[in-house]
Amino acid sequence: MTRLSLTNLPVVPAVDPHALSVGIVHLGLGAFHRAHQAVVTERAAVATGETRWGIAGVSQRSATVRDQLAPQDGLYSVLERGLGDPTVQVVGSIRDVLTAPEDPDAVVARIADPAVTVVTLTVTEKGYRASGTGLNLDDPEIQADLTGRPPRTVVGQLVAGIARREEPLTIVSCDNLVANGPFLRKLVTDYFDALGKVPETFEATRFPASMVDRIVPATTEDDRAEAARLLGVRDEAVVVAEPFLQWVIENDFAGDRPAWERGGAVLTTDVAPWEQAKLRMLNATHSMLAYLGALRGYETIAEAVRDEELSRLSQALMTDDVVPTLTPPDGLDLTAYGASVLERFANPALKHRTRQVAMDGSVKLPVRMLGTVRDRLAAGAEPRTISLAVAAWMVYVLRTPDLDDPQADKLKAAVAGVSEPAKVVDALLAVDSVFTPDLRDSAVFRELLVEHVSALAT
Ligand code: CS2
Repeated sequence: MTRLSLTNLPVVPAVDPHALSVGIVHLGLGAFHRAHQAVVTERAAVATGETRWGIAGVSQRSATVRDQLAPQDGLYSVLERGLGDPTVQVVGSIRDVLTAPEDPDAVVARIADPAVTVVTLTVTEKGYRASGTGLNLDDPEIQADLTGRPPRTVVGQLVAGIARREEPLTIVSCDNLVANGPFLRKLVTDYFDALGKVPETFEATRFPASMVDRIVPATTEDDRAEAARLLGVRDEAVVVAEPFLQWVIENDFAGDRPAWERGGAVLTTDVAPWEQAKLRMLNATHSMLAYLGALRGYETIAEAVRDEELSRLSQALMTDDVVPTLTPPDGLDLTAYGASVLERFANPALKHRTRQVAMDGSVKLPVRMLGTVRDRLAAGAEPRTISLAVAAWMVYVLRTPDLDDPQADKLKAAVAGVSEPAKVVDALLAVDSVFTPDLRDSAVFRELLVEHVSALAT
């Protein structure tokens, strides 16, 4: 079957890709970006007719995405799987693809390009190489970048790019982190401090916060076959997504930006309430379903949430533990939001694997669960269901031989030879890159964890 490309275009992208010039650099060219910011950027270009917001995408690790996209002139399709028949749309907003390890200087040059005014990032929680709220200066890759080699880390790339610019830049984190904009600013500041020199342009660099939401499971061979059937050509770079898409961005830019609001995004002065609701309701429940679901042998999130008990627990997590900690953003009804989250999880066409959501727990838990635990304990409440979610992660760590987590070795070492529930809890609570002292020292939290781990272990 012929391959998707500019000369083989069964579904014409909404904007002529030939006409687009690069104005955005995106770090972390995974499926999520291609199903989210790249789509909104293209919709904005259609609505405004502006042609200067093509994207130069950077893969941080492997050349896989470049090898998929280069023969296709950067084109790929989004296969939308909702309750009806799947639909497919070709996206043309990615105009250049770089693989950072192959040519780190090219990445810096792109960030420094005066035509580029915005850098966006989806590099996952672990990609920030943070320790607590600061940059992890013990990270060997950060240390190597600090010696002045062409940078390989995300923060190193940003710093080198900023240092070479004369015009200010806006850097938009699109990862599931608390206050992702200020957090990234702090990491970049830490790096400049470690270098001992801060360029004048850094002052004017903006780091707006943003909240992103769309469920994007890993693409399977079935998805590629389905897309080929719908397109009539083969697309090696298909991404799969649910119909839902949300992007809330703090309107704090140093220079020009795409009119993302014309592409469906919400530009606002305060992202925090949106982000908190999303991380604590959607992501925490997702993780709980992933751990409890995997422990019960469910392959997918949809199967897990269709289990009556797990569905009831998901509801309880949101209603009893999370909602009391939230101040909803204007116009968001938390009860309706919770119900819509569970409906989205139940979408049987998505086949989002519990294993995929379960990965990287050591960096996800602090962001999506532990704030809720902390707030409920401070309010004198007993956070029962959120503790069950944390306990499920603990048992998952204990039981999963090939744990997919940046701290897998440390976690596995902590529980090696340990099986008694109280000892498992203490061993994992002692991992200080996950649990802060206030949580470790809470007798209420510890007791709940021991109770749940005991129940789950039998
Ligand atoms: C998921 C998220 O893998 C995970 O940890 O919870 O990727 C989730 O699907 C997205 O945040 C939805 O917007």
